[in-house]
Amino acid sequence: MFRFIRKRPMDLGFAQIVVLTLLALPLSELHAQSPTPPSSPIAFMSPPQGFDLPRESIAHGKLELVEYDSTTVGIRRKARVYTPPGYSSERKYPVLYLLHGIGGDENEWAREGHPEVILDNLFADLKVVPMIIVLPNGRAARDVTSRDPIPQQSPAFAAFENDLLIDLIPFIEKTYSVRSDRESRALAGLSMGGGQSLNFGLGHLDTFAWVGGFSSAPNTKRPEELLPDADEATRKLKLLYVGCGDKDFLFKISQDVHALLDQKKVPHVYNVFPGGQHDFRVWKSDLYHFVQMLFRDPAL
Ligand code: FER
Repeated sequence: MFRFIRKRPMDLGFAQIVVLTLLALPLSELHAQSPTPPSSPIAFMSPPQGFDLPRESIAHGKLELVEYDSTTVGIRRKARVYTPPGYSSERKYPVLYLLHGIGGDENEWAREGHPEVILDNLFADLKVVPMIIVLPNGRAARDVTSRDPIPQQSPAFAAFENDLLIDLIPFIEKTYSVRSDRESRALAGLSMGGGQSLNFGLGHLDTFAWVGGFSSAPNTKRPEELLPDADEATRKLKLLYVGCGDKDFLFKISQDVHALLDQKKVPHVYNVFPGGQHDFRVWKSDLYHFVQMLFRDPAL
């Protein structure tokens, strides 16, 4: 045995090399893992029954369609805008920009997620700060539609960054009575829109202080690109929310973002929906929890 250890590697026989390699395998696997496992998600309650059903007896906000000139895309583009019950130009409101998924456009949230119903109900129950919600079309191109193949759509989803920052936000801020500081702007979205929200939100900490990714898609940037300065993110973010169902085929993306944020010690809310798939049951629940934390100090 002693002689064996003293041998230089090149003196080992083939069988010894195989045995040593096999013995070393579990060790190298252990080293590949992070030293501490990621922290557990926060256990959120399910939204109460009826949270997404219209109530007759309460005040309702308005959902309208607007058009704005996009200098970056070179066309007029549409967005939907929710104003809360009692919206008045006498006061200034914070704004949530809420992005759709790959098959959607400015109508997807309103058609399938009914943010106007969820917000009206929360407002009636005094559980949200009155806010404006903007539902943009996150596919910023002249002629790309949801029917085109994903690789063809991807550049349009990336190009929405400029449309949002250069055209849509300034349009909203001159058209509505809103506050225009970073702590009064939130950005969140589902799937492809979740990836956009994490990418653009973490990339523009001077524009957004509240960021949420719901079941974020593979358009989410790689870790080193997504979080170039973890200390700045920690200092500037009021809320970073990562949500996903544990039965979602894209769950790994959110798990990896959560592990990265843990590793870099960036505070965040991690909400795993038990049994949740890639659908609006999860995203309505994400919206329900996310909006209650918004524009408050502290968020939780
Ligand atoms: C992908 C799978 C899904 C992808 C995007 C999605 C960019 C988006 C899904 C959605 O928005 O629902 O590989 O690549």
